[in-house]
Amino acid sequence: MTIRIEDVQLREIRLPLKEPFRISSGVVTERRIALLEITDADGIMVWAECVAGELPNYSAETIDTAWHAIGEWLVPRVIERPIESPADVHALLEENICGHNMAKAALEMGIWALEAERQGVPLSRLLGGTRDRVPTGISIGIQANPAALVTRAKAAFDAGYRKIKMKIQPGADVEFVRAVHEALGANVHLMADANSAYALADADHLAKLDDFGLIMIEQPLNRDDLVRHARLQRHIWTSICLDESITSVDRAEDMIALGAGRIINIKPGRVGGFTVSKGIHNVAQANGIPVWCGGMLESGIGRAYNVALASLPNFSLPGDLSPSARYWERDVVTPEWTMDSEGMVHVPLDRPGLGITVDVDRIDDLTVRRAGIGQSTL
Ligand code: OSB
Ligand code: MG
Repeated sequence: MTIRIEDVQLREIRLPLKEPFRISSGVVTERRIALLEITDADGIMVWAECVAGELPNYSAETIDTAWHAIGEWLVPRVIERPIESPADVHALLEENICGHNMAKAALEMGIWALEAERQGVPLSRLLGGTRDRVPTGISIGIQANPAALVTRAKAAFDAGYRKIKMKIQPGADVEFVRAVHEALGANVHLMADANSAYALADADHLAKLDDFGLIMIEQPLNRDDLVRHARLQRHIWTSICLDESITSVDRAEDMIALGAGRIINIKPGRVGGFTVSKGIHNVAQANGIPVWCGGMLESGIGRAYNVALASLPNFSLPGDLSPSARYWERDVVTPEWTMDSEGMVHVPLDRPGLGITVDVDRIDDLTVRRAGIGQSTL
């Protein structure tokens, strides 16, 4: 049945992190998150989340550019327009609108969730998900010294995480990873994420990480450096996983063709939503490339989308899908997201749609601005 979007409300909430999260390009202490309330002609409403950050350090987008793109260009594209399938929305949003993938994704993914509600099926199953539990990894920010990182990594191991990712940068890399490797050894999958902090000239230095049996090193070089990543991959033993570089199905194909990496981190926000995520998942699967679901310090709303995606069959490595309590004193969904004793997050399959209960009072308390397009008035 045709979908008709009648109203989209936007709000910004501010959610303080329990502790600052530092990556090579910046630090976040409070998440500024744009949330969407998307309502169709039958009065069915879904919540969606835009993962853009406050500053353009991870990608060119920010919450403020996304706010503008969603309100000015993207919502007007879909409002009151008959949509046959959520699979059509990405193309609709791409036409003569370059970039703004996170803004596009928030709307596109929301329409997938809306369709799941309409069909009465869990979002996971509408997307082609097959798993009912997904292994969870933690992403640990850059720490002041190796001992502090070891303390955090041990705590994560004891909590049951199935993968421990350490953020690295020049000056906080080989000795930090060595310390964690010595403390936890072969007990758990370890990996490092550089968020583009290195240059090809650092290849010999990065090769020192080969001693630690990491399951991968994520995004060592710049986003546009597919050719240089291919050179680096020939120089080091550790598998390269690309995050920032993979923004489309074509880029995933290029990575594979060039040998620029052996693993892909899929963040649906980064690639413009679920249709492209599924496309990358399928191309990777056909080429024997494992994928896993990355995170952007999402609230419990964004987490529901990521968990649904991560239930697809080729998401064969643990995702950055930490429980709510790893980030927040209190999340915006009830119950909060948790992980079982085996380090698995459960895919909500007992209810249609996102399978979460949004705590609207909490969101009202956290809201700092609102805007809306469509039927309802504020
Ligand atoms: O590179 O994966 C990344 C957070 C913000 C920006 C970039 C990244 C991250 C994370 C967070 O690693 C993972 C999570 O949400 O737990
Ligand atoms: Mg990353």
